[in-house]
Amino acid sequence: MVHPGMIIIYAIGIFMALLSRAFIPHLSTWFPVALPPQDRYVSSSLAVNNDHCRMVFGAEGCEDVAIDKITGDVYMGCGSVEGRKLFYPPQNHHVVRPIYKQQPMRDSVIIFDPASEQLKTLELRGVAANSDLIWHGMSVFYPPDKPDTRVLFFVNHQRGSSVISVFNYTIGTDYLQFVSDVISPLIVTPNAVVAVSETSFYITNDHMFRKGMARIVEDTYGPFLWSNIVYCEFKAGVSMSKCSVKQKGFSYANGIMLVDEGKKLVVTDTRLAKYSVFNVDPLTHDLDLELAVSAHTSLDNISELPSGDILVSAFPNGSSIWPKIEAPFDPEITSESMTLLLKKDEAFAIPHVVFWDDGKVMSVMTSASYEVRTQKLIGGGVCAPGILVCDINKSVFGL
Ligand SMILES: *[C@@H]1O[C@H](CO)[C@@H](O)[C@H](O)[C@H]1NC(C)=O
Ligand SMILES: *[C@@H]1O[C@H](CO)[C@@H](O)[C@H](O)[C@H]1NC(C)=O
Ligand SMILES: *[C@@H]1O[C@H](CO)[C@@H](O)[C@H](O)[C@H]1NC(C)=O
Ligand SMILES: CC(=O)N[C@H]1CO[C@H](CO)[C@@H](O)[C@@H]1O
Repeated sequence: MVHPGMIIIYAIGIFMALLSRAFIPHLSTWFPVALPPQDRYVSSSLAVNNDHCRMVFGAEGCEDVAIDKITGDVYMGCGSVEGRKLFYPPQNHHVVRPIYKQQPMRDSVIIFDPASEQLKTLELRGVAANSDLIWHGMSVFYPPDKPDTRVLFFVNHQRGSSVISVFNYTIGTDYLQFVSDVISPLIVTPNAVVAVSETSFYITNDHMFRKGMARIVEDTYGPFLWSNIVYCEFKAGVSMSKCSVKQKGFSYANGIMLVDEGKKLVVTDTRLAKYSVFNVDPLTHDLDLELAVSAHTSLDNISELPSGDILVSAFPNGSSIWPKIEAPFDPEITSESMTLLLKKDEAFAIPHVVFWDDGKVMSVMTSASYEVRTQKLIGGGVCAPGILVCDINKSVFGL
């Protein structure tokens, strides 16, 4: 049966498509329009800080990495690049291979020690035998009263619906303890998550529709401003959580990060090629727009430096992203990677290029974090065969 809402969606899609053909020059005054991919290009004739890089193998398809502020260890949610070509809801891939009809699909959690450059896969305890673990964004919370404990939040695209999976980790151990799968009708197409407390977080939904015709319409036409930021609170053991929409009107909200001791929230919009900074109301968790900046380049994940400045991963050439994602192992097909530094004392208003690579060192670097003790930039990528480690002097980051 066709839901009446869907017919409206198709109608809007067709209307928008016709409209965009006829009225492109005027459209931006009526609707905020995404830069077409070919205009999302930030050129850099020179490579920047990519000359002391290497790929560390043994961890592939790590979309997100998070550096432990205290230990310097790097937590990574990693999956199979091949597997994601069949099943990865963020890319609208939903094919469950026959061998997974009877067993769950399982990504892994890996800890990387930046000093020794060794990888360690963590055991996942307490996960229900039939639960899929298909990772996307992740976030680390530091319980103030328990210095050895971390609470790790993962965006988990299970076959039925996407959830936020929460685990506890005790420093020095080699396992994660499952706490909860957080479910809500408002958690639809989660991309990134940022922890607020042990039991609360914000997510970005990068689309309105997870799959089906409506999703195809959403991906093909538009841009529609249907992507949002949702805030959720949950109780361990009770999967259904209390969530509310805190901001909408994004086209493809992607990376999200709390900065300035949680007083501000930064979010990137990949399709509109901009980022926004919101003031966070500590009581209601409402978000009040402070600043929106056009970066003229597609933006992805965000990480915070010890100084409070932030790093944003960017894709300088919008046209080359999808060809690379479709052909992850073809060395002839590359897509540039870039990292931008936004400084707190400039109110995060000016992007500075601190890393640029033509894609030969790493294509489609979806996350970049800097580990200051070892002076290493750690890059994760959806279609990378490993993680990128680059020696970069901390003075580059003003540290
Ligand atoms: C997880 O850690 C939090 C914070 O330390 C604690 O309150 C909670 O009881 C732990 N849950 C489990 C299942 O270990
Ligand atoms: C951007 O990528 C496309 C597709 O790979 C390529 O054809 C184009 O030349 C690139 N643009 C620039 C300016 O390098
Ligand atoms: C990093 O840069 C600073 C300032 O340019 C320099 O003094 C220092 O020797 C450099 N450190 C390394 C390890 O290269
Ligand atoms: C590398 C990096 O900084 N990844 C970040 C991506 O965004 C999530 C939150 O949305 C952070 O937890 C990760 O640290």
